[in-house]
Amino acid sequence: MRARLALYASGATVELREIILRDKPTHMLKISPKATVPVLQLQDGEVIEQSFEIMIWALGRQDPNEWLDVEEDTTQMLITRNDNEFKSALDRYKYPDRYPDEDCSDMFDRGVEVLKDLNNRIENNGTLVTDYNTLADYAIFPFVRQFVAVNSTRFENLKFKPLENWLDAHLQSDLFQAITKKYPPWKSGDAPTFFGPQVQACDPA
Ligand SMILES: N[C@@H](CCC(=O)N[C@@H](CS)C(=O)NCC(=O)O)C(=O)O
Repeated sequence: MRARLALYASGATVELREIILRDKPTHMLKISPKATVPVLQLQDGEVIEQSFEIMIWALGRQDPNEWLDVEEDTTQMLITRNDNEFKSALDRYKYPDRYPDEDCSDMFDRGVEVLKDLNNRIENNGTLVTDYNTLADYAIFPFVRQFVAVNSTRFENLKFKPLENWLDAHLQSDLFQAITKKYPPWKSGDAPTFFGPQVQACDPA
C-alpha cells in the first residue's frame, strides 16, 4: 500500500499486476524469489523488492508534494521503529496463531507504546514530523490502519484523538481512495493495466 501511495503521488505511471498471494505468477517468482509483494521491475530489468525502497525510488524521480523535504533523522528513526518493533507487534497481535511458540498476550500493549509516541508527535506537530504529511506519515499510516482494524473499539478506548484524526484524514484522502481501487488478478496474456494519476479511467464499451 505504501509503495502505491508513493508511486501515485510521484506522478509515475507503472504497469500494475494484481497478485493473489496463494497463486503467485511464475514471472514474479523468477524476478523476485523472496516472493513477497510489492515488487517493482524497472525498464532496465532492475528489481526493487521492498515497499520502502519503492517509495524512495518513486519520490527520488519526482516529489511534487515534498514528502522528502523533511528532517531525515527523525523520519528514518520513525520508519525503522515502525518496520521492526511495531510490525513485529502488529503481526503477533493480528495473527497469534502463527507464533505458537511465543507468548503474544502483550502485543497490543507493545504496539500501543509506539502509537502513544505517534499520537504525541501528531498532537505537537500536526503530523508525524512537521506540519504537513511527509514520507514517515505515508510509510507508517498503513500499518496503524492494520493495527486498528484488529479491534477498533480497543483502539478507540485509548482515546488517542490526534492519532485517530490523522488516520481518518489519510483514509478519507483522495490519494488513499485512488490507490485502493480494486483490480482483477493479473494472468499471463492479459493486456497491461496501468496505474498512476495520468491514467484515464476507461469505461468498458
Ligand atoms: N518488507 C517487505 C514486506 C512485504 C510483505 O511482507 N508482503 C506480504 C504482503 S503485505 C507478502 O507478500 N507476503 C507473502 C505471502 O503472504 O505469501 C516490504 O515492505 O515490501
